[in-house]
Amino acid sequence: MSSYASELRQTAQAMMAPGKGILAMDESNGTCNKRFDKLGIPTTEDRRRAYRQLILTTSNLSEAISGAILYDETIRQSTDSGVPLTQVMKDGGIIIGIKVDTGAKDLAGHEGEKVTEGLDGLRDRIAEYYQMGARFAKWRSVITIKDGLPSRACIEANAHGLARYAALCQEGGLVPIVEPEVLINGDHTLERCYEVTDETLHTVFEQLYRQGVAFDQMILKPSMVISGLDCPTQSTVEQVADATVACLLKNVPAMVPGVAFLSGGQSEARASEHLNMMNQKYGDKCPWRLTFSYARAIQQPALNHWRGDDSKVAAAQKLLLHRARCNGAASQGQYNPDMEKQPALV
Ligand code: 5MM
Repeated sequence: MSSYASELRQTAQAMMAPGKGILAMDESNGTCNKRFDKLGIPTTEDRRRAYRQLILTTSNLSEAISGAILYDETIRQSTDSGVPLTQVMKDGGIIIGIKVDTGAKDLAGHEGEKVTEGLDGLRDRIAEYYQMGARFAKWRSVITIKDGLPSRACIEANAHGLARYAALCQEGGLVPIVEPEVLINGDHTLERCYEVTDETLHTVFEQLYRQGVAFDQMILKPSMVISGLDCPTQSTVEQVADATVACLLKNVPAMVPGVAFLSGGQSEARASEHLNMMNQKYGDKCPWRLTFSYARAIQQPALNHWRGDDSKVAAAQKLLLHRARCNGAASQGQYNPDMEKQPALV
């Protein structure tokens, strides 16, 4: 058992506080720059810093956000006036999280599939991040659905990596967020997504068990069971909620404190509707909390508005807080599409 066991349990509970979820803002420089490029924002360290400052200095963010996941560059940055962003988070009541994987790379011998890397030197990096104030971590694996994919090799390699990472995190005092993402890209049906998610989650929990990961000291960050973006028959909100909860009930041990979904390319409103429906229909029947750990589905309207222009920070922060609140409500089954009429920019 980790010497941090009791602290890890407390952190996981705080991450899953009622009405709150986790903000993913751990885009690596490559991903962040791609999003900036699309909007004509200069892809410099200073603009990335300014954008993360915008997010973390949003007043009242902790109403709906328990913790935020940072990237290595961000955890070392400060505000314009020199206050470390980690201090801003502590003062604002936001738990500090950190992405520790080093990205999804081509899986040798398996064209079109990826395996997530980052285990080398991870024990030392975890120790450094803990010293810097981080209390949870994140590692994302990606599984692609296509004709004949995913391969068993891809699912097993990624599950093994997630479990080795999670065990190291618990040893070093960080709650691991375990993120096996079944990608939404493709023309697959919801039924095919269910099969792949079922096999993936089963394999992930088998590997977590083998590596001795304590289920009450981790958070699962899965994708929802949903039809592919190019599937001719698009799933309804209720179908997504039903299939996702059924798949989780089959595979996720009751001891896990919480499930925090990724948005994975869904529209902002759809991501809120899906989470809301799951909580309305099944919230009281699930042993774990069902909440969000969205990146794009929370950040995108704010980023689109800001576009690198610091005169637009206050309005962008309103948009960010609005999406956080919508998802906070959805995590309690209290989201209503009428809430979408509310964001006033001035
Ligand atoms: C923020 O994006 C994360 C991945 O970044 P890199 O690809 O640059 O490593 C990603 O793991 C994210 O945290 C989750 O997938 C949730 O993001 P979405 O946008 O799917 O909600």
